[in-house]
Amino acid sequence: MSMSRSMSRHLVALSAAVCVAAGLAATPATAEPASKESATTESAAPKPRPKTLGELARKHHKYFGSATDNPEFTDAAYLKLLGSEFGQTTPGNAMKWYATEPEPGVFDFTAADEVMAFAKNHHQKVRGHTLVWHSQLPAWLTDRTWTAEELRPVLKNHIQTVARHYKGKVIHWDVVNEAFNEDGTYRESVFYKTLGPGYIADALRWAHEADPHAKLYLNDYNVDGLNAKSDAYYRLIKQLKADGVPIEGFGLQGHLALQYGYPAGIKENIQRFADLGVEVAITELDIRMELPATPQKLATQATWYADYVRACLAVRKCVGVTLWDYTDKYSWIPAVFPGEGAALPYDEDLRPKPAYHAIRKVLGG
Ligand code: 9MR
Repeated sequence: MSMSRSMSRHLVALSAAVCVAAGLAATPATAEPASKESATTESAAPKPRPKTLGELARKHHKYFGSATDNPEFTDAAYLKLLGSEFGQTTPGNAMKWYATEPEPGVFDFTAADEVMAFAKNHHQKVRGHTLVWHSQLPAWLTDRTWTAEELRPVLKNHIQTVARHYKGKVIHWDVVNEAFNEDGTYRESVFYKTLGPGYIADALRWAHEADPHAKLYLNDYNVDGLNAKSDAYYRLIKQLKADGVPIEGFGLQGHLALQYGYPAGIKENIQRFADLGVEVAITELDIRMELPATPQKLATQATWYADYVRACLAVRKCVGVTLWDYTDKYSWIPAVFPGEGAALPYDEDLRPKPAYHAIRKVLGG
């Protein structure tokens, strides 16, 4: 990711409210148009219900999921698809530090519990996202300086209180999110600057104490293929495992953009982490494009989705794929990358796009 892309993401990223507002301002959902079958005669044999993406993925012993966010919970048509088509969900914002510990030592699980309840009602697995991240931190944490002695117990308490609240209920935790820069050096987050690189091993150990059953992940963007950043994770995870630190997974976010090309070596990259002894998850997949979307761009996007899903299917330890929400109606992209969008397999009216059909096909549907 170029400097400007990463900067623009994280400048705007600070404001979850931006995307939330964008989501609320979107036009109401329209139901998928009635299929031609509904007009046929009564004697026609009923067609079996097509398998959902979640069901198709399960045949490969993987999940297929979508992130979601609380403002979307007023949209019945959206929820119907979220609950039926997907076997897994990730709260897009509700488990982040600003939401779960808005004041020092004061925890609020209202938003995240709402997502958990939806997932439970729809028999969906949940990925916990995220315990330690440089972004979307509460002001009380960012508006002052910290000594290591002060920050350590605050970090430990945050991780353990949140992980304990969801103990036994999430399959994974993204324990540390986006720890590296593009060149493979450590990101100078408040945690790194105050506590040094050891904060990652500490965070993993503390999370494991609080929820020994959740698989603990590191997660990042631009680590889909073979590059300096994914190399840095490879070295770190190798070291963490050698040191007996509870690291069990690596998350490839998968925020791709047509204009930057398809990353080289995705399958090889997934395989090398699997060979290290950790599982891999595709955690935030979306594939954006410069607008307007044309049939040609949508066709290329469909090929990329299919190729990425195929790469996961090819490696046993790749456990599943999560879209970073499933519809263009609620994508974070337009608010953060103006002029870009159309990144998801369903359009703004919740109609499946070529990408949806391509994914189905790869999954054997
Ligand atoms: O989808 C999230 C969006 O609603 C927020 O405004 C944004 C703030 O950075 O975070 C989005 O999710 C991010 C995820 O937590 C980590 N990887 C990058 C995602 C897109 O920024």
